[in-house]
Amino acid sequence: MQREVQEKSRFAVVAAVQLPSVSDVEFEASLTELRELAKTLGFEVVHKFMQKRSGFDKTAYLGVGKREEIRCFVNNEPEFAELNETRQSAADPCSGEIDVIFVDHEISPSQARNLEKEVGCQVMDRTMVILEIFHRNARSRAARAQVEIARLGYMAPRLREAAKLAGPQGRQRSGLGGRGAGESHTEMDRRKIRDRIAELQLEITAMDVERKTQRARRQERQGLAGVALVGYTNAGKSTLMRALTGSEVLVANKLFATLDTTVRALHPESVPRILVSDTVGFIKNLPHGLVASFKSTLEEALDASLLLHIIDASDPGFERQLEVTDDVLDEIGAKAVPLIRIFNKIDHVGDAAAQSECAAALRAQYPDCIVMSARRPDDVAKLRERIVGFFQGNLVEDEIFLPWSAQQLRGAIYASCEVLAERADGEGAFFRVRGESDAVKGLREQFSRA
Ligand SMILES: Nc1nc2c(ncn2[C@@H]2O[C@H](COP(=O)(O)OP(=O)(O)OP(=O)(O)O)[C@@H](O)[C@H]2O)c(=O)[nH]1
Ligand SMILES: [Mg+2]
Repeated sequence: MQREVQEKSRFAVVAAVQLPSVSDVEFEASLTELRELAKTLGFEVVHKFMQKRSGFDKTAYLGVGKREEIRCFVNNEPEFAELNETRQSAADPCSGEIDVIFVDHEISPSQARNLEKEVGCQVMDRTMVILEIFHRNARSRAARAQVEIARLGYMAPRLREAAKLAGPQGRQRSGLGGRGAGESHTEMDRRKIRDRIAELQLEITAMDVERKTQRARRQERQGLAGVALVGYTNAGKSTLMRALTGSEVLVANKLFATLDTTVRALHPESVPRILVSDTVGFIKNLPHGLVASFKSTLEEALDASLLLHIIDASDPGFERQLEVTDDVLDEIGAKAVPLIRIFNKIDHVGDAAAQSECAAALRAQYPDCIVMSARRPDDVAKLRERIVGFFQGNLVEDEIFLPWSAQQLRGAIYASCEVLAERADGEGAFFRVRGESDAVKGLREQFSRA
């Protein structure tokens, strides 16, 4: 089993196999992303090891020669002395120890263990890194439970592997501590994991019911105009959320800063009132356990009437990132929701000439997209107009009657519709309104019961 990452760990190397189907650009982008993931966990990556192979080595992921090269580097052998000097302080010669090798694929438990043994330091594969970041960033009860399920799912086969290795001597005859006769430690751990997963699943189902009720109430109160910001991690979703709603959601230049969905109203307010939700970011090879666990969180996206797919236009790998997001949206069944592609961070693409060239190319390739910077208030204002325009395009005009006996419901009309005119007679008031057809229908039904 791979050890827990310790806080003191600071230096790391990344290692990856380039398969024939992967282009150089894609491979480099993936390694850069792995470095970012490592940085998010607090590591400084001091070297990278790459190898072209037709497949992964069955025993230890990398080939024998590459493993030996890494071992020499980690163990500070003479041919790497010069490179290693940069990461060692004279005061503490151990300060530059390599604590972790980050591997850019999900590898099997036995590959990880063999590699670890051979090179002499901890190995973390891409899945484990992402799970660890999610674990550290999870704040709410729901996010913590979702991450724990995914982590346990990752651990379970690794325990099976450990049990296989332990063999018959791993079995113990004692029935103490809740262990059945002949049940090994690992078997007990596996049973505990299964029970814990079942327990967490029940907890999540209960939270789901609560969330759905809250959401239904919110929709009833505020109409149905919902926008969800979706996209690759670090694309700028939370920054846009702040800019569009004036809220103080967390913005950080690290991966997976946001794990919980936050919902805020568009500010300044519009008619209809539009709710914006910020969601968890996606990444290449998002561990399957996480997609499943975060499905309920991502369902917020399914509920939205409009998706804003945020893409970091300044990232050289943005096309791949865009595809990954499209795939995840497809996987959660959100393909049918109207979507606007937003190419963000255009201010970060070279000089003014490079920016306008890039913007023109993007507009030609993705008609109807928006190219902008979340840091430019004018761009944010234009985006706001586009969002409001989308919802106003769906609006209907109608007249609603409210009897005098139910005047306490006037607020509901103003909350979800624009009131164009109001007149009254002996029975009650008539409102000429403009609003989403579902919202107007909802009001009618509500008032007919009043
Ligand atoms: N230059 C530039 N930087 C931006 C822009 N938008 C966001 N950023 C920066 O990009 C980094 C990531 O922004 P976030 O808003 O946290 O990204 P996110 O999509 O919410 O990321 P996750 O929550 O990790 O999925 C932060 O350092 C932001 O300041 C932009 O338009 N231009
Ligand atoms: Mg965020």
